[in-house]
Amino acid sequence: MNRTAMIRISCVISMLTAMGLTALGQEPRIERDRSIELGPDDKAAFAEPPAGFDVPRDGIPHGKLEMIEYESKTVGTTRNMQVYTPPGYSKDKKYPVLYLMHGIGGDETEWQRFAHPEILLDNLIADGKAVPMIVVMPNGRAQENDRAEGDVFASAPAFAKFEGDLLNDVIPAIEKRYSTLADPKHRALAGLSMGGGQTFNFGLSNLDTFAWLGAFSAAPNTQSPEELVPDSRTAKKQLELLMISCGNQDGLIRISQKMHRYLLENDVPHIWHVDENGHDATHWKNSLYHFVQQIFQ
Ligand code: FER
Repeated sequence: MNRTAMIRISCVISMLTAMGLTALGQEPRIERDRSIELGPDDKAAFAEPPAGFDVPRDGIPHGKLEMIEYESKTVGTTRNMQVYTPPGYSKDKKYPVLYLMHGIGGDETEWQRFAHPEILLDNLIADGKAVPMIVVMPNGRAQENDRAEGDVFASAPAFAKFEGDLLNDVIPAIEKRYSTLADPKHRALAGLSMGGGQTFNFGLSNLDTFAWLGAFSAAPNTQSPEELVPDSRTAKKQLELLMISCGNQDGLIRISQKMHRYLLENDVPHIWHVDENGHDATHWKNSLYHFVQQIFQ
């Protein structure tokens, strides 16, 4: 079996696990991927999150989640996105915005279902460890039927098309409806797997829109580092933060390793965080926890 086929299969197994097979007590046995080769700097940049980081707390102010609609000229439909506004959100203040993208089997509800950004942020904001921010969770499959149905790999081109939807439809709709700080230093882009690839592709080629980037377990939709960062001086000047993370059990780690090594050789500062997880919700939740503490600070 070739490597792409193996990655596809291991990815489908991880997705099935994430989709609830574990909860049903049918966890598939996933053997360690022998194609993974770890280098000396493929190690953790952050400690494990503390116990309770993802448990809702009483006695602290809570933010709000809402599902909103927007008109997409790019797709030609009315689309949904989920939005977190921080505790005490007020039109009298202006907020930075994190655009957070899902994986190939996900949709606008995936982050909220698997990682509860609203709980992580309520807790971190209460502890003064994250800046109050708006988190937008759009649907990154820019096509008329944007449900994760059938062969989810067939929608890969729609994940590329989402660049137009994000820049021309999602961001203007958010900046019209909410009280935002509308400049690159107050916009972050992050995502898991396909969303991690989208973060590299859209983020690095639109540094005049986003200065804070986080790619977690980036998928093979990631364009080559040479294409995305042809001029390291510009990237260096415009980037506030680029965080790249991956689990050391993730069969897709080569993609992140390649980006990290290219950036290192070209002297582009970034955080490279490799933990002990696979292509899974634990890695994504933990990465989000670390990322939101770095941005807009
Ligand atoms: C692939 C393997 C995995 C691929 C995409 C993925 C586009 C995405 C996985 C995910 O989003 O979880 O070959 O090709």
